Amino acid sequence: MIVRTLDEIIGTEQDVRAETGAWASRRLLLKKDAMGFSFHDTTIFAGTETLIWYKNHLEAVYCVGGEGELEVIETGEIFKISDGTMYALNNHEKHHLRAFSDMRLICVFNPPLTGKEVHDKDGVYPIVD
Ligand code: 9YT
Repeated sequence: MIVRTLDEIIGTEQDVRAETGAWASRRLLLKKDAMGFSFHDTTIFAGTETLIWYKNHLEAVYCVGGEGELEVIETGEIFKISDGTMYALNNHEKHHLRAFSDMRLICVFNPPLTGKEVHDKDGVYPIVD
């Protein structure tokens, strides 16, 4: 059984900040926990735009606060995001994520992140074996 609180994660190495300052990711479960996925409480800061392309991962995201939008680069589709919206990047969609207010997102990654990943210039997280 694993029980953790956000307070225990904040300020540790499992509290990862984007180099751009656009987000903070509190990584509650990681690959080392052997659950088959990682589980994060992420804040996307108001007024930011982030290029994301998880070509090595699947991600599901559930918004529990704030407002923003996601633009799929290939199609130009725009999806509004607010409390209660879930999206799943089941086709590794490359996208822009924009926050109009601080957005709190609960994120699940498969395969699980190892802990330190931040986006490269294309918005990609590396795959770590
Ligand atoms: C929604 C999204 O992918 N935001 C970037 C951070 C990511 N959720 C993470 O590493 O926790």
